[in-house]
Amino acid sequence: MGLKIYVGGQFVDEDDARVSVFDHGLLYGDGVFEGIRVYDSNVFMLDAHLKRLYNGARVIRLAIPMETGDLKAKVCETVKVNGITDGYVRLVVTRGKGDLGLSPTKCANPNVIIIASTIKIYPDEVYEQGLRLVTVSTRRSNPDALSPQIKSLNYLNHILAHLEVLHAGADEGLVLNDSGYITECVVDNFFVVLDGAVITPPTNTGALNGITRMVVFQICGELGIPIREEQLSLVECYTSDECFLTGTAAEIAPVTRIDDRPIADGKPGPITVRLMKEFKEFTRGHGTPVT
Ligand code: PXG
Repeated sequence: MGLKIYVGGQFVDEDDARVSVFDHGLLYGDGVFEGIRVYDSNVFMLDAHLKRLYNGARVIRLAIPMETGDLKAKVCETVKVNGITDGYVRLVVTRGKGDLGLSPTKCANPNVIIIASTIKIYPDEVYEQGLRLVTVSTRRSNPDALSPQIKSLNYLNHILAHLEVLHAGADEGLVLNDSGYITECVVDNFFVVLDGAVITPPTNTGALNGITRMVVFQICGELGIPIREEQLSLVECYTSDECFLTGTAAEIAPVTRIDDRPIADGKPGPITVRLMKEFKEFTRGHGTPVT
């Protein structure tokens, strides 16, 4: 049986789930989205995801036609009606139907879409052996041109970068900013461990303020592991003690090779392994129950 999708204010079968060809989400990538995990019938970090969604919408002056509480309840309902206990929610708000002009002023009804399904992006071995990254030539959009804090429906910058990852036969990519410093991975945040401290690039130089990234800060704080934001060069990554990446889909994943250079001994490092274990614990206590 197919999925039940929430679109246009109701649940419909996935084959009947449609948006207009005049929706500016399609015509211009005008809209915002979130990818959210469900663990054991609890929607993980739902409040933080909704906060980021509403903030992005505020920046692009998109009025989400639902109160936060109602949207929260609808996300949970979508998970429930699809019988998902462990899975992934894609929450999308498009500008809605307009005309062929760019202006959103003609788009009277923004469209809320909720899809609840399952996800597995890497096989289990990858979490034991570590991911291989390649530095891509596509630079992250300058924050002055498009803030990385808006999780917008325009992901072409990321898709161009991902094409390079595919071409290189790697698992993920390292994306630099205009100054040549690391911003993040293509669709994940990036961290190194150096002399016992966890370091990640600051969000104002090109990284998304990832929810999993925030969780890593919280876990490190609770465990007393030093963690800070700092600009990182490629050389600092190559010579670090450990590397890992974070994202809703990837969770915490060790990185053991960058541009064909093994990181330290080429195996997942002890702090990374500890954080992976602590993250699993954390997912159990920080969700919104779907019932
Ligand atoms: N940076 C970017 C650019 C992202 O799109 C993250 C970091 C991680 O953020 P969270 O909040 O998830 O910890 C993302 C995540 C995928 C996929 O297939 C992931 C994202 C978007 C689209 C697809 O893994 N976003």
